[in-house]
Amino acid sequence: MSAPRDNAETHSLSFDELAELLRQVFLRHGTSPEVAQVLSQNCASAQRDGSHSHGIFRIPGYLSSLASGWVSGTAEPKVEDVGAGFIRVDAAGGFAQPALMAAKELLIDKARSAGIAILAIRNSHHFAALWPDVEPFAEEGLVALSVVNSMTCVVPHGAQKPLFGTNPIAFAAPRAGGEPIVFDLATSAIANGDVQIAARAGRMLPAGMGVDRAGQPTEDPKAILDGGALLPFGGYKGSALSMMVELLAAALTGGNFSFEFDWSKHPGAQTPWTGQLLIVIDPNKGSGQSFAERSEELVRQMHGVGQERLPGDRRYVQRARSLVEGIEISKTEWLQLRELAGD
Ligand code: NDP
Ligand code: PYC
Repeated sequence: MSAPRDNAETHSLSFDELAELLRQVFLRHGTSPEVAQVLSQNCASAQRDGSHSHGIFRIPGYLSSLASGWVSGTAEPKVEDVGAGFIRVDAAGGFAQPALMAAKELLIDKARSAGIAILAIRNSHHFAALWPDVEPFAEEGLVALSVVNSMTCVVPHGAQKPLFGTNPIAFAAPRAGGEPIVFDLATSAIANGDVQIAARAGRMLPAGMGVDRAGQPTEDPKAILDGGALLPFGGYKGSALSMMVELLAAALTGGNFSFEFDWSKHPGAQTPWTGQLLIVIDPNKGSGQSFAERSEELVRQMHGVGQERLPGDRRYVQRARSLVEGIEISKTEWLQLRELAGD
């Protein structure tokens, strides 16, 4: 690896350096070593891959949520083995990713033996990108699908008021000739994190993403955040998918619907207290053919008809660049993180 570049405005860190800095930040703000380890790897991975709405941008929200007592940084997830292909985890008011980690080995074992296994996480907070939760399964030759619901800020199609969360869906599948096929998309027209980034940068949004507090279409991110709301992507189709996410991530797991929690008594709380579902499949139980060869064939055909950029490609390119050049963050961000880490 070549030496990280540095200049007057930016600072470059290796993945390990950034993850360690973030681990210190989480530890210093009341998380257990286990939680700090999982969240710092997750956050550094998002930053490395250019998932900027869910990288270090989220650190103040994590820390204010922890400080407000809204989320537990020391929760110990309780894993219950409830069936040949079914695991339940009570995240005990902590983050979803440590709950997933606690059940991951059992989930893989069950998916391989039963062909399919479900992980239902409840009583959990998810404040991150969803792709890091599914991509590792595809690296092990499995297919994974995950959904998580967030906080009320999306108006169902045809309705007048927000009800759904931004409710992402992530999918990962192995591929013979390259990195796993992965997509990860909010079912809102834009993720709430990207609205915040646009508001901060003073940038207008494209039309059709949200409404103001009077329910009128707006391209102003501040009007969306200040009493307005987002719209689902793709009209009634995205709205139906968002509804599905509420059902799978909350009703099925025992977690809160996006409209069910009240964080008003916890100033600074930003992490949605909901649920998450993962479905993991052993694809080679399917057709008897190699799934990874078949998915490679699909990719070949997609390239053949002119689709050059697959979902996940932008991240993989950015990841490769970050691993060579370092992860570049602004000097201000670097100094803030060091201060938060007590350095
Ligand atoms: P994007 O709209 O940026 O991307 C969605 C997906 O489409 C990605 O897989 C992306 O691949 C792919 N993609 C984008 N552009 C193209 C293109 N031109 N051709 C082919 N594929 C393309 O993501 P969202 O704004 O919807 O979501 C951003 C993040 O926010 C996600 O990580 C999501 O999990 C997170 N989020 C988290 C929530 C939570 O509750 N924890 C709630 C809502 C969102 P690529 O990655 O390569 O760009
Ligand atoms: O970007 O919509 C979002 C989001 C909600 C919770 C975490 N991220």
